[in-house]
Amino acid sequence: MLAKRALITGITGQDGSYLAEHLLSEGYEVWGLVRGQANPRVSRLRRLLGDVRLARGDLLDQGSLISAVERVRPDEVYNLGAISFVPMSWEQAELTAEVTGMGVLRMLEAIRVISGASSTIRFYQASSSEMFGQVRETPQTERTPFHPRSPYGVAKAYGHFLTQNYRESYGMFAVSGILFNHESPRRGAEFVTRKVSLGVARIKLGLAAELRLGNLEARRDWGFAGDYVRAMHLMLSADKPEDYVIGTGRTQSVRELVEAAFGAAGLNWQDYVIADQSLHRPAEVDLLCADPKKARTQLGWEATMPFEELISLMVESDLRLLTDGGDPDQDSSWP
Ligand code: NAP
Ligand code: F7E
Repeated sequence: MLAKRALITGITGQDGSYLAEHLLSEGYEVWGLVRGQANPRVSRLRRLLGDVRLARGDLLDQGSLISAVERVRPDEVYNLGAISFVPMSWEQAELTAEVTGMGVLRMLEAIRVISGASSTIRFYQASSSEMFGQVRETPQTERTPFHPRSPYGVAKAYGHFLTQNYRESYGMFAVSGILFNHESPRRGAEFVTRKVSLGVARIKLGLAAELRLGNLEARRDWGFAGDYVRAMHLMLSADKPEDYVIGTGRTQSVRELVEAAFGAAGLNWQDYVIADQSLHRPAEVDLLCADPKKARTQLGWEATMPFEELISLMVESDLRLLTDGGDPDQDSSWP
């Protein structure tokens, strides 16, 4: 039997790498869409996953997506590509709308144009708990109304509704996973968990004396990225196309994250952390907490890694990385 073929946008990101690993282990032929003349993150991916094939393309460029779908002829498309760092979405709101929002339209159109109205290509959209924003209820479910608080959240809401609309308009197997924060040693250094794990490692090794952070009171539902990519695959393997909330069902504050991370290295966070008002956001999402019941009952999916274990894993990984002389900004040494 021929192997199933998957096309992943955003393959050079955190989730793209874990998803590629997972799909390869399931026997898929995995293709990644990569942009730019010489994307430096591709070499990292090559070292990690020699078996991934690459197609050039950009979510800003409709023709390139049509060509990629025509060339790869995928059974499944996972749209993970995005401007994903929330603060950047205020600085470059238009770019965020184009990549994170309109990019979804371009990818869906590429599928529709190449495979027609009766497309059998299954489509996964990386929706986000940021769409809940100023939450209307806790925990958040598939039925909780959206109130996004950043240009990123607004762009994701557009992509979410568009995916639903293509399902209803064209009968496409198009689904959204509403994923809550998920982290790993491969997380970008700008996100708070990795900023903290790297900060702790630098302090522990005598490479830094302090760590400046923004809002310590914000609460998030943090899980392990490796678990969350399994959920993406399960959604596209289901009998019916449906959207799912994916999270742990627990919530911690940034303050608790900091306490756990410094504690994992035997340090007291209060000796090193400086709360910096200039790092606060124009509009904050104060509290996120998933109700993943639908995913548990219909997909059999569950988060496996407790918060403290995840944070310890990240701190240990960054201690090893820096001890070995690795440079997290060069993306040179993914575990
Ligand atoms: P990430 O590490 O920031 O990766 C983003 C990816 O998007 C990178 O591979 C980047 O590729 C690609 N990209 C950026 N601009 C592009 C463009 N114009 N065309 C094509 N690709 C482009 O993000 P992640 O954490 O893996 O998240 C994956 C997806 O899930 C994102 O859509 C994110 O918004 C969403 N999400 C993430 C979380 C989370 O907690 N991680 C939660 C909910 C939803 P380059 O190498 O070319 O820059
Ligand atoms: O912030 C607070 C900050 O940048 C988490 C993306 O993957 O998850 C991610 O978005 C919280 C916020 O992630 C710092 O104010 C305090 O309340 O790690 P973050 P995020 O904004 O929740 C969602 C689900 C996505 O979809 C996104 O793509 O931490 N915080 N001090 C800080 N955050 C950062 N980055 N840096 C600080 O110094």
